[in-house]
Amino acid sequence: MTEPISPDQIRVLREFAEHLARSAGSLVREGRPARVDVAATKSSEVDPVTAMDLAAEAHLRALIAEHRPGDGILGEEDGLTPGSTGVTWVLDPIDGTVNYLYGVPAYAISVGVVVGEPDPAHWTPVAGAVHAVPLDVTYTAGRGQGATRDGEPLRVNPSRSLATSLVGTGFGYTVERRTVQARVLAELLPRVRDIRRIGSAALDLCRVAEGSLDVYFERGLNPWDLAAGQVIVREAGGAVTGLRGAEAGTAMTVAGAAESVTALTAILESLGADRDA
Ligand code: LIP
Repeated sequence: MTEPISPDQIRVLREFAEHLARSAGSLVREGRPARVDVAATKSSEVDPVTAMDLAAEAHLRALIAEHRPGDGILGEEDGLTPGSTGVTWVLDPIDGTVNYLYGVPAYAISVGVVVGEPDPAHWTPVAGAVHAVPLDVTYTAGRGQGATRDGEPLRVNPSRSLATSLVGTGFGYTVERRTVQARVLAELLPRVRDIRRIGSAALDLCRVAEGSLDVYFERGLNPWDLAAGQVIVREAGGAVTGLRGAEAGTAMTVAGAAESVTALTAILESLGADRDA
């Protein structure tokens, strides 16, 4: 898609993203076995993939192929299927897989919609939906069209001092990265109200949008963790950035009210939080 995308097109994409997220959410909720087994691991032995991750992504891909032929797909499990329309669906079939594995009720289906090249450095996020599976709650947003949770408008909390802020974060799967993240956390913890590690970036971003977190940061997010949630935060009046003037992405993602993001970003930069050594 090279011509500017219209508000009507954004509305249609948002509505289908919601349908996709809810449909895959029903599959995951109703199909969860009593005992979930690891089908494979990825970046480390504690970075699991379950049969349901694979089944949920296959389900999403089949619906997109049926209803949006020609659109591209970038999924956590099966990678990039280039399209011809300029629209790409960015899928995390279960965000919070470790929580799903252990039965911790904090995992989500994340469906982001981007236009332009299927490259996070060049694409434009325009819509997204995050379905919190155990709660059966769905967050959605469209660029210029606001953000909602089950249809109710969302707004980030007003900026407040970091010392009174509830801060969300997450950690990587390798020893090297976790060693640096532990150092950063130790420096940050005395300077904030408290920390929450929910275990799903998509849900962390939705909690910022709804005000149940003041600000969130994490190093190591993949495009599918971020694609939907960043639209939801921005449409709820928040900022989503990286460090040192960069866009949000794998190096670092910081989300919240603008002044809170600025204050946290300054500390993270001083701590070298966007480096692994
Ligand atoms: C998860 C992220 C989370 C991060 C976890 C994991 P996954 O994604 O959403 O923020 O801290 O380590 O990467 O792997 O469950 O799709």
